[in-house]
Amino acid sequence: KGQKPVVLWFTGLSGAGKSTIANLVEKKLLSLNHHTYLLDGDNVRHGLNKDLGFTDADRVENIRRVAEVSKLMVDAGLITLVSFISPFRAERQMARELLGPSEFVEIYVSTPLSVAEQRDVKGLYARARTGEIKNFTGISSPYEFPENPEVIVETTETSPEVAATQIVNFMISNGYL
Ligand code: GGZ
Repeated sequence: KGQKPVVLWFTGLSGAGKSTIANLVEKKLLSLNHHTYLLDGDNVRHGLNKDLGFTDADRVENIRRVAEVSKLMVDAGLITLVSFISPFRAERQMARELLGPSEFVEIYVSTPLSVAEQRDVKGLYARARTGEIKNFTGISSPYEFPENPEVIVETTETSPEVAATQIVNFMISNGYL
């Protein structure tokens, strides 16, 4: 069994489906006996980054720390899944350069704002529209879509299961698995 440590960097709007798809990819990798770790808001923003909110400066610092931690995890030999909005091109580029070209795979979880807002699973878009939540991505804070991601998954017409399979197939075709 061969495994090439790599960061799978998921980017997309709140509610796009990043975490759902990343969790499915991780499940598939574990069932193939690969060693993985998933970094997301739940295990990073509540701990290491609990001093950070959602201003531009805090998001930049959030992503900087996540990129550094993901590098440590790749050094430890793990396939590292990173699931954050990561709205700014400059910070995703910083992560790409930190990891190196063959250890950074950018995955754009592409969902139109209108679709994410209609889903509004957690009711956050509604609260952003009223102004109760400030600096909300897509409403009152920018999202800069990736121009050259390694993988694009479209979530309006593709199920999370099919999206996860698409990502695993990319990894096989490109020698990561
Ligand atoms: C965007 C926010 C905000 C604001 C709270 N803007 O759908 P969720 O709930 O579970 O995922 C969102 C998560 C985004 O955190 P990230 O660390 O991924 O963002 S970034 O990469 O930009 O640093 C959302 C919730 O936190 N949330 N307030 N204002 N999302």
